[in-house]
Amino acid sequence: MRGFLIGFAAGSVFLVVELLGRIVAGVPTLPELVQDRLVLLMPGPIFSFVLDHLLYLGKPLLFVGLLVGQLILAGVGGVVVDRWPRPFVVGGIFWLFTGLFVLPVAGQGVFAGDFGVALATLLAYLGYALVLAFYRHESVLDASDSSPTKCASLVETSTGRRLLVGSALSLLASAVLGKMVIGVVPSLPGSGEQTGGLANIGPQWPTPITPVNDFYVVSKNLVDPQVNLSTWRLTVGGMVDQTLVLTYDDVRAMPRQETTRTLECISNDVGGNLMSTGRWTGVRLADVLQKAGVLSSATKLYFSSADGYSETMPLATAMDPNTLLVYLLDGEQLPDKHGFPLRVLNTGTYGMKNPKWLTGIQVAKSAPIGYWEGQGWSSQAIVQTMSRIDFPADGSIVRLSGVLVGGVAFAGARGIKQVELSTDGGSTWLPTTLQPSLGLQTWTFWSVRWQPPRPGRYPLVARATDGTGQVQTDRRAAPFPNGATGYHRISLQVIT
Ligand SMILES: Nc1nc2c(c(=O)[nH]1)N[C@H]1C(S)=C(S)[C@@H](COP(=O)(O)O)O[C@H]1N2
Ligand SMILES: [Mo]
Repeated sequence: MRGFLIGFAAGSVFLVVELLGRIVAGVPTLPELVQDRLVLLMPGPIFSFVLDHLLYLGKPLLFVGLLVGQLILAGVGGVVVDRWPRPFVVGGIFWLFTGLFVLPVAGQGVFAGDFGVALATLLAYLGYALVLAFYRHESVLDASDSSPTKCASLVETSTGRRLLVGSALSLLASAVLGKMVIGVVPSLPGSGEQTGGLANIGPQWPTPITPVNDFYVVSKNLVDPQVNLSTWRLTVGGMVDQTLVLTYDDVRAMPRQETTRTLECISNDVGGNLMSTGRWTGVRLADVLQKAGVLSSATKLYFSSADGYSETMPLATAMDPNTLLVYLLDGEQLPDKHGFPLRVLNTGTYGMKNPKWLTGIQVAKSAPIGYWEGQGWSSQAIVQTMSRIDFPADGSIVRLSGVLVGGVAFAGARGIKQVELSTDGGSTWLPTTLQPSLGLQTWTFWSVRWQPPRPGRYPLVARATDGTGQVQTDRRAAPFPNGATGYHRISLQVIT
């Protein structure tokens, strides 16, 4: 136990050094370096569940969990040193094991192939070993001057107290630094008194154009890239007449396009709100490709991003004048978390087909599959027709005098033709009124005033018809792998 506590205390110093390296020099921490592989090892449905239910908690939790995991391993190191008093050898073995084994297995290469990582881990393990050595030394002294009370608990010795104070302080420091690394954890979108929960937007429609700060965020990264404009370039290569290397200014100088468009994550479950709408400004992807001159035998594009994300797109989609590379969201510079400085704005597809932090476009005949496709997600990722009841909130008690029921519907590039509401669980359907939508590929708001025939409990169900006349399927499917299908249902209690 004593060895473990000493190791734990030394481990908290390790964390401080590691997190300081992250903040001061931008050196990625060990949890960040291994998390990518952990996410990849997570089966698609589980990751989808985490996204859906723990989106704004999941990643900070994973990060904190991995930090705590390091502390526990550090404690085990302390137990070893308690038996075998060679703190620097133990620290050194840990260091080598991390760099030569853990990081390569996590797909990062020896010491993540990075001098900063090698140095930061060396310093962190050095701090760890120093603390171990210090307490080793102290507790040997303690043991000799407190010989009459040999069985005094660790906490009663001066070493023990110092150990407690020291680890409390460094844990506190780690918490503060860790929080700085994670950034401000965004609050649940749409949460608040009148809503209460991810799937529960009521009692109103969402804002037609989502305020930028409420725009849903999904990325594979624990810590997203921060791109420096002075070094950022967009490279267009592969099967082109001439490889293009564009600066941010080059992109901004090209003819501008603006569109209002809804993005929805393929992980959005029925009734969920991993979807938002923005006013996007950028350039046509076709214009960029035309500058480079695409060879006639090319058939697809392969996108790469600053975070190692990748995606593919059929050349025909790339040539669609609605397919853009965007640099503004709602008239402002694209925020970091939405892909600054440039991202793809695809048409008719789920969010995953809209790479953020774009750095490269490779024109090709064949290409490796994209990041999420590699995890078993749909490769086309065409938006499924969805509809959602936003108000009244599920479980509401309403009056017999009548109630306004409404929500949103979305079918990507197919658009929405009609939304119907059933108040008998799906046997009969009432037409609803659609609000004019802000664009051809944005969500549509629907509502209908409903007069209940008598008091009681009513199951409400919504279904949409897309622009091609296809009625939304009632077959219930989980988000993985093709996007959720099935009807959103709520229940209302009607009183007199
Ligand atoms: N580079 C990069 N682009 C990415 C991702 C990512 O992890 N890395 N995630 C994708 C997914 S799954 C979605 S749903 C959208 C989310 O875009 P948003 O965060 O701007 O809403 O970005 C997509 N583009
Ligand atoms: Mo997504």
